[in-house]
Amino acid sequence: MAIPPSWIVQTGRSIWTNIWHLMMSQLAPPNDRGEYQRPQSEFRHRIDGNKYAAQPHRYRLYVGWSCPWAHRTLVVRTLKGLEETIEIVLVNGDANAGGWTLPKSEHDCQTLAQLYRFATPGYTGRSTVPMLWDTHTYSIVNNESAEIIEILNAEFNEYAQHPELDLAPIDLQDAIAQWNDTIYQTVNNGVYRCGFAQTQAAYDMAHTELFATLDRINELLATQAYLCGDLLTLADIRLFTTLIRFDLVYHNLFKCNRRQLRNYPQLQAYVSKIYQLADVADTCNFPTILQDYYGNLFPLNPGGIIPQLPDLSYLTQLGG
Ligand SMILES: N[C@@H](CCC(=O)N[C@@H](CS)C(=O)NCC(=O)O)C(=O)O
Repeated sequence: MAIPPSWIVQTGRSIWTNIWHLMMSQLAPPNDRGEYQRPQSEFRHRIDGNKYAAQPHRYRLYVGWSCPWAHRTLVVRTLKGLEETIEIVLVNGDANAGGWTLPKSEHDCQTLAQLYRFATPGYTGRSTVPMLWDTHTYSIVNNESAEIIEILNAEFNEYAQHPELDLAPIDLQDAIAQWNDTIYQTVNNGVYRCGFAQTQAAYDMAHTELFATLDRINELLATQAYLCGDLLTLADIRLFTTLIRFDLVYHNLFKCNRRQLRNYPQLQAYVSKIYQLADVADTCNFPTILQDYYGNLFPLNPGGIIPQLPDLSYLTQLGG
């Protein structure tokens, strides 16, 4: 195998490493140990009956197919039967400009970032999905998926096709909160802490914590159907949208490589069971997930090659 002369390798490595750190710091701000720190979401209003009342056709949910955080909201919207009540706007990942573009211009805005600034002049934070938008006041209600799914679960029951489905029953709320903490830190954000780590130590720690949690949940699911027992809860939805991307994206692109989902029989059956609920399968767009992660996270995949879809037949063959 012919390798380039050492001066080319050294020069290329030094230039590329510097640019890589620069781009990574924009994409995923690290702390001084090189660990990824996810910024807090800034819009945290609730549907409280005051400024924001629960009304059909009033709110819109901006989502991107690839985003696991947005995917949570799509799954809850589907399970509750809120398709008629809350419209979705599918935004597209823009590989060159970064960020999301709108499918059609609104208020003279072509991008989600412009819409954020239209609603909140001077806004300089991240323009993320999911984002719950109020069409009456042209304002952002909430852009934190953990809270949007609570809102969808509880606040629109009057209009939901499945008001009887409660994904956060009162007696399970402590258990749900505990799982949410563990899963957010080690799994949902844990895969990003692996993929966006800028030092070896940061990556090693995130990787160890991630697989410790997956091992633990795989064992637990041998004796119960869901995280909190027999009932599907919001904690499961939060876990599901990360796990369904695991073999597709995180295992390779984010170096979450100790095991694949296929090496965890219980986790695999669990993902497949949730995938087969109601119309959850329609919320999973695998080609776009691959395209956005591999095509848009340029510093992690500078060659831009998009992998082929792996075999996902387990999703319909297991669980059920
Ligand atoms: N904590 C937020 C995170 C949302 C988030 O990071 N979304 C990503 C897509 S997966 C995004 O829109 N990023 C655009 C950006 O940071 O500019 C939530 O759970 O809602």
